[in-house]
Amino acid sequence: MISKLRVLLFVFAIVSAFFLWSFVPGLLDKQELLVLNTFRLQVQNHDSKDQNVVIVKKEKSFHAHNEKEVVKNIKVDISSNSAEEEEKNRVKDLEDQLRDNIKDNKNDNDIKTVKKEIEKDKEKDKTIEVDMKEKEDGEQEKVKEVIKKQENTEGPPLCPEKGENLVGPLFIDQSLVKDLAPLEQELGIASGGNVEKGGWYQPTMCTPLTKVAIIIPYRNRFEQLKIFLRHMHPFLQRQRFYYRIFVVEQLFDDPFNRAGLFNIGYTEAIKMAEFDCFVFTDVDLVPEDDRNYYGCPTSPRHMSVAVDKFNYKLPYEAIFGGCGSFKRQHYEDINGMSNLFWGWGGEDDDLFARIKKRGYKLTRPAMQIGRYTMVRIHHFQSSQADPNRMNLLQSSNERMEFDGLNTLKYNLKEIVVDPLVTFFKIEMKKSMYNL
Ligand code: BGN
Repeated sequence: MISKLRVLLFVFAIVSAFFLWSFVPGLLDKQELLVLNTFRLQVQNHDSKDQNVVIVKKEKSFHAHNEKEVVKNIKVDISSNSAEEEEKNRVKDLEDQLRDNIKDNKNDNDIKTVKKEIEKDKEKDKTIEVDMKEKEDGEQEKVKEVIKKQENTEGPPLCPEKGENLVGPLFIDQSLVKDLAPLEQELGIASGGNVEKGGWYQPTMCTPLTKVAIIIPYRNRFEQLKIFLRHMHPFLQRQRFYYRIFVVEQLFDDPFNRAGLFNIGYTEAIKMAEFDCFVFTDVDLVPEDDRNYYGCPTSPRHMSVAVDKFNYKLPYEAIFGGCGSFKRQHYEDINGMSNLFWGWGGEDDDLFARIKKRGYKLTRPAMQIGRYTMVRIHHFQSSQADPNRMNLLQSSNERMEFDGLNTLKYNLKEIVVDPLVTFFKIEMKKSMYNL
């Protein structure tokens, strides 16, 4: 009898512990505080002149046990024509709630430090933008022309420069996509999704301001590619422009030529549509925040400034690895990238030298927005480092004139138009280049 009572008491204790746990606010670490404060800053800094009101929707009352939960439970929406006052109240409500959560776990000094970090970061981003020496070459005129034309037609209005239903920090699903068919069904136009065959999309409710080609150099990373596509299609659609995803696959056994593949992607993509903006990205880099703009606002732009692999820090100031974007005329102006880096490393440093030589300055998103997860799943051995890279980097400036788009050699073996992506399967060999 007594032992039965003990068992019952034990079960009762376990159940109540679970029940109580769901009401206890979790411990927020510095990073989570940063996320929360980012929301708050975004709210404080929104520009009401543009009639853009930041709405923070509280989906349900929640207790944050970790960052994922915070992100899951808050939705940040940017939309126009909302009743500003009402939204401000809602935002205030949420802020109070967040403050309560934070207060329970952290003291004011911690919050102040994090706030300072964010302010510093924002300042940095701004300085780069202001310093940027724009070489627009009539680009602004072209945009004005599009706007004017639009004003005189009865088509849908122009898309906003920044997507109106951005989420902010995102959950990164790194689970394997075992079977591609359900994903194609979910996203593909044939079964009610938005992605057209070949991996492209254009907004229908508004006229896009830009056409973006997303270019991925590729070999033997199919699991990573599927994870990339699952994440990127919805991400890119929220940014409200025309885009198409191209994978440039290097066939055969020569060392991987990342920069050469970008050049090929560029060359083949412009045969397909009038792209004015190019995003060059590795297949294993998935952005953690959709406020990280994948267009070309003030290109050249380096987007992957805070990668988990590097502890969300820039490894060195002149890095241009990972993910970056260029306006078409800027990419032409630097003669694209070098074709001579075979194997890992150096090609991005060479690219940086070209940008500098032509007098462009890099722009970058703020550190808390340009955050990336590097997908490690099915990451087979990386390419061997290119032993010649140090030598090549000695001559970056001179080589720019005769090593790049104007000396690109390859054989296009096949174009595969899949439901979610277009493949260029190519042959590019060291023996084609005897510089
Ligand atoms: C650098 C590589 C880059 C790479 C970054 C980050 C070189 C050139 C000789 C110093 N540069 O060292 O290509 O993107 O690391 O991994 O190897």
